[in-house]
Parts: sequence; C-alpha cells; structure tokens
Amino acid sequence: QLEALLFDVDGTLADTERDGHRPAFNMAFEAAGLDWNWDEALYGELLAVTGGKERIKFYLEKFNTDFEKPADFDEFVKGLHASKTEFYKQLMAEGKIPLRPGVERLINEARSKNVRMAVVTTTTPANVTALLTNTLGADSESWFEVIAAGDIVPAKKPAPDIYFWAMEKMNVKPEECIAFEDSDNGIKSSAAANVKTIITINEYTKDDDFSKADLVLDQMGEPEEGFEVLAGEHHG
Ligand code: XBP
Ligand code: MG
Repeated sequence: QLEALLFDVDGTLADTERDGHRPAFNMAFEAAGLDWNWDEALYGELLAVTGGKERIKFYLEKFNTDFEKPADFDEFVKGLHASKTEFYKQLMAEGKIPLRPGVERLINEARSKNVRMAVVTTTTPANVTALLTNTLGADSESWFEVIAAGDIVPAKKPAPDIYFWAMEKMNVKPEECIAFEDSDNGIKSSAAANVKTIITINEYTKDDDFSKADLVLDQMGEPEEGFEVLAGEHHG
C-alpha cells in the first residue's frame, strides 16, 4: 500500500546545482574577498560531498590545500555558507530555476489522491522554502507533511539517516513509500533506508551507478515530452 512520496530536492525537483547553488557559492566567495571560483567541471567533482559546509571543507582539503585556514575555521565556514544561502535565496526569488518537467503534475496528482508527501534533502531548509514558494506558490510548503532538511541529522546523504528521520516523523514504513532521487549519494541514502526509488537523471548524475534504483528515467514528464525509460520497467 502506497502511503507517501519522499522527494529529494536538488537535481530532482529542479536543476538547482549548476545554476543555483554553484553561482551562489561563488557570489559568497567574492563577497568575502576570496579568489575561489567553482566552475561547472570542478563543481561536478565537489558534488561527491553533500551539504554546503561539508562541500567547502572538502574543496579546501582536496582542491585548495594552500589556503591558510583561520583559527576559527568552523565559524568561518558557517559564515561563508550563511552568505551563500542568502545569495541562493535571491537567485530563487528571481525565478530563474523552474521545476523539472512533470514534477508539478506529479505533486498535484499526489495531492488530489491524498498521497502523503515529504521532502528529504541535505540542503538548508531556507533553500527548500525558496524553491517551493517561488515555483509552486506561497502555501506549497504546507503540502509536505515533513520537511527533512539540512543539519537535522548529522550524517547527511549517502547515509540513510535523513530518510529514517522523515519516515519516523510520518509514522510510515519504508515499503509504504517511494523516493525520488537524482544522484549517487541520493540512491545510496534511500536504498540503505530500504525505500523503493525512482531516479531522474541530470547532466551531473547521468553516469552515476543506479543499479539499486527501481526505475531510472531521464525526466518525469509525459511521453509526449520525450519521456524515456533508461532502466527498469515502465507500467502503462
Ligand atoms: C543537495 C546537496 C546540497 C546542496 C547545497 O543534496 O548536496 O549540499 O548542493 O545545499 P540533495 P546547502 O539533492 O539531497 O538535496 O549549501 O544548503 O547545504
Ligand atoms: Mg539530489
């Protein structure tokens, strides 16, 4: 019995990484007087680590080892990341990042059939609010019973913790849910939580390993829109 749809955000609901998060990070770096610049290729490598603060630290460990860390390094990263969130919200308010094809239809159908919904993401809660309100409307956050996001659990995806947290809040079992994800870290997280997962790939994730997915699609749009089943079965 299907009870709930569990939605990842970045890459799944919208293509937020390349034109949303990435430029917002760069704007925050510039505002802080840092000469760091994350181009699209580098950002693809940085996506190996989820969470913005974690990603900044990963960048310094792996790609910018010459940078002299300030004594209050954690606070420094926190501040930089808070600034990035402000820039990200601005970008969302400009409305340049639309939902991916089929997402709005799916959400509306779930609502009309009283299928419960939740957001399960590693991104900052304010980013979820910004995306939803600027695409689906001011009250759309309330359509989601639970918004599991950001630092709610310390171990972010690929750990299953955020899925377990959301399902516990909703009092649902994994077998009563379907997860929607777009990435390697996403499927690792949902699969480890034993939730059946539908993947919609994107430019950054198209070569990821989705062997644990139940269905791999290029998008959630209707067949007329160029719908293509890449793996798994498509019923009707
Ligand atoms: C997205 C992420 C996040 C965002 C940045 O994961 O990995 O880190 O890139 O968001 P998901 P913050 O697809 O699971 O949502 O800077 O707010 O952490
Ligand atoms: Mg994602």
